[in-house]
Amino acid sequence: MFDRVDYYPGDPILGLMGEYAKDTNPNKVNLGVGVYYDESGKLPVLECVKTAEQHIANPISPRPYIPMEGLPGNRKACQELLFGKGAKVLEEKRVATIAAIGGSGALKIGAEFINEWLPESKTYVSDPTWGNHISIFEYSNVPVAKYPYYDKVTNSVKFDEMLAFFETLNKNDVLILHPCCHNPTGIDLTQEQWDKALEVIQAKELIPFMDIAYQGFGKDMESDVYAIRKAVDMGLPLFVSNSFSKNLSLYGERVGGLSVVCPTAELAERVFGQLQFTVRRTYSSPPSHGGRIVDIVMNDEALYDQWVGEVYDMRDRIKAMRLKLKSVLEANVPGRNFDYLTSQNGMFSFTGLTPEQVERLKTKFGVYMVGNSRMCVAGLNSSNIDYVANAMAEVLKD
Ligand code: KET
Repeated sequence: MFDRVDYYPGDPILGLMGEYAKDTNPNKVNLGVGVYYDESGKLPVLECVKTAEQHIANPISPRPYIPMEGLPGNRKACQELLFGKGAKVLEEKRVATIAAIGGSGALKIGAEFINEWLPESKTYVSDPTWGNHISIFEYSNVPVAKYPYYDKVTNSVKFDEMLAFFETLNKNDVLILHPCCHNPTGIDLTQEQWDKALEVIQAKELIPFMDIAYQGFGKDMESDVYAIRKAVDMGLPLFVSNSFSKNLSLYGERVGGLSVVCPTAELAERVFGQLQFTVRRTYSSPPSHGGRIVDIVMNDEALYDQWVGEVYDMRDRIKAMRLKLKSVLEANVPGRNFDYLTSQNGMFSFTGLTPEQVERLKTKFGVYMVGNSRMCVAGLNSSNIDYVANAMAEVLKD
């Protein structure tokens, strides 16, 4: 019976992590997966997280099942971060929020909800997008198609084309949007563009599903959620999946959340119940450890402020690496424009290298990027940046 099982070729991002781990090249550099490494090339444990861990360990407490929707303090943290402390929509109890198993888990529960309660809806993702958006929705039986987004010639958003495309969609179709730090391109909409896009979304009665995995890595905590808060102000129905993997450096703890903004408190309660039921039949309830860290850090003013500072330090180090890489490449590859390195936001840069060039970087230099030419700038540091720049210059000259 197992003969019918297909071979899995591996994930284009996570598979790269395995290849990198096996590579014996002493100069190897991991610019594949969206993970922040510090100046010494290590995965950081944030200071605010260390303090939270100490709270959790003193005393070591029992581990009961937690509610299907996660810990109350974790859910509150998601809501306040996304919608603002004291936001009217929260006071009106119009947001159904569950803690989820990472941003991926939030997307999965959201996709299951859409499949069940919006069966006629089609979901649209940006061209290109994070590949797992497509897999998660398609394998939840939600049809997925692409909307125009990235213009590689101008390294900007095909904004007019995108809006014209939105105009052709049907009521209740779902749009997966990246409020900040677009993955994989690093090209975001401006606030004016968000205003215009959301107007079209409202006029056509489309449903925005905003996936925010990099809050704080773009401009700042507030600006990065501009689109979310604007959609709420406009009274739009809205799904938001958020991840704490990157901004708390808690990748393996799998912490995130799903929030659904509804027109009334009564509807939010019904939606909340269905989210609970979806969780129950999928994995019953989330693990508690990461949720406790989120709760402790976000609900303590001093720890929260410390956290924001730590996120901004990560953001600023990435920006410094962008500048440095740009200047080294400009010196080494005259005549080629590297402005994209500093105009793109967040962890990722779309380098425009061909698949062959990406492959050569890997095999000849041990420099790992995703096949679509996405580089995780957060993997650069002052010890490896010249090596990477020279390697890129080499493959670009061939
Ligand atoms: N949304 C986006 C846009 C995203 O980039 C990621 C992770 C997630 C959701 C998932 O978040 P998590 O909390 O880890 O479940 N992206 C990086 C890692 C990955 O591919 O899984 C990446 O693009 O490298």
